[in-house]
Amino acid sequence: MRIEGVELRRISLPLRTPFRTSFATETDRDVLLVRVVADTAEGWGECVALAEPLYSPEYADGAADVLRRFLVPALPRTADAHAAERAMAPFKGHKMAKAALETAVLDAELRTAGLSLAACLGASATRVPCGVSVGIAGSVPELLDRVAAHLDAGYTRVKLKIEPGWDVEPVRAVRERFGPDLPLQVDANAAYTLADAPLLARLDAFGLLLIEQPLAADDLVQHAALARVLRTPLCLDESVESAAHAAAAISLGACSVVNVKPGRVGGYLEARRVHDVCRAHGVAVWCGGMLETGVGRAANLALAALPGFTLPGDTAPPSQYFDEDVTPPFLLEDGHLTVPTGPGIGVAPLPDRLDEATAETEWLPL
Ligand code: OSB
Ligand code: MG
Repeated sequence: MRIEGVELRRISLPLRTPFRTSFATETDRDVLLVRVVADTAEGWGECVALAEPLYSPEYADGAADVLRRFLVPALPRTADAHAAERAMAPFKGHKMAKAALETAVLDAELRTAGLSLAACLGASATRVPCGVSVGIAGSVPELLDRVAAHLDAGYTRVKLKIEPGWDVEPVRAVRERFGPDLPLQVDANAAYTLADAPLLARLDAFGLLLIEQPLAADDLVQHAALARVLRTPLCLDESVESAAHAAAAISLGACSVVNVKPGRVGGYLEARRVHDVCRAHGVAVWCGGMLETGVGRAANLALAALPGFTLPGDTAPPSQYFDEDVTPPFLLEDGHLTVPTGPGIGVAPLPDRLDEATAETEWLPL
């Protein structure tokens, strides 16, 4: 496949309701889409970096800069996704920028071959159960209303964002209102320290599926110490940027579950390796989300269909977050989404919707 050039496209989608985490309150999703134009097909990738470097060091403008300055110029003119991955490897970090470009190349390659991403990755499931991530609310009654609406919509598990001051009480309230059978988990986005272990141990009373990333991204040793005092399974998100990190975390005893986000680990090829390492060790994985548009969500569904993804992911349809997405809508049926079967990621942006949402485009010839 001969690559002619790469388009960087910045789009902005207002969120239906602000999404509050321990690190930010998102009101708009400022997304960088990457389109690879090859002789045989076009391919799309979504960069999941947020507008500000608050979840991880990457941010959308920085991702655009490293793509323009280093990653796109490093692409060989004749490339597939593996060649793109190798060409970008010398540049340190910038996993989300790399993932977007690699995914766009992979999408074009698979469209050329007429193969779906799910088939390429070795996925088995045709539909995947869908969890929902619930931001920090203004009050407990407001949180209970939101969770009730999500359960009415059919979601199969609920994840509550927590932070110091919004942890034991909201979890207790959700458990009391919705009962012991609700699959429930929490995500702290690194908001605690090991000194909070006694507080976090109070969550053990609520039968959570897991606690996600309680401590800082580079606190692997501290996560291992915390895991030894919690009964709740410990899951890592921010700490795992590669299959090698997953292997290190597992051998340290720092986690018994891993949230796999393709953007965070540099793409779907590495996400597959994270899955493989975890599966070989009996460590459960699930597919995380970054408030993606349909472009990113479609690809995540293919990943979530791999056999090691034994827990519901943050794979809510984009309509959960946006009134209008850039792709055709995804339908939540009985709490599940169908894994796309079309070539590549299986969806493409609708030209009119894309133009409406676009703030800026830039063409980088190869
Ligand atoms: O930590 O999982 C996270 C969104 C933005 C940044 C980080 C996270 C999240 C989510 C999103 O929880 C969930 C989703 O995309 O559905
Ligand atoms: Mg998380």
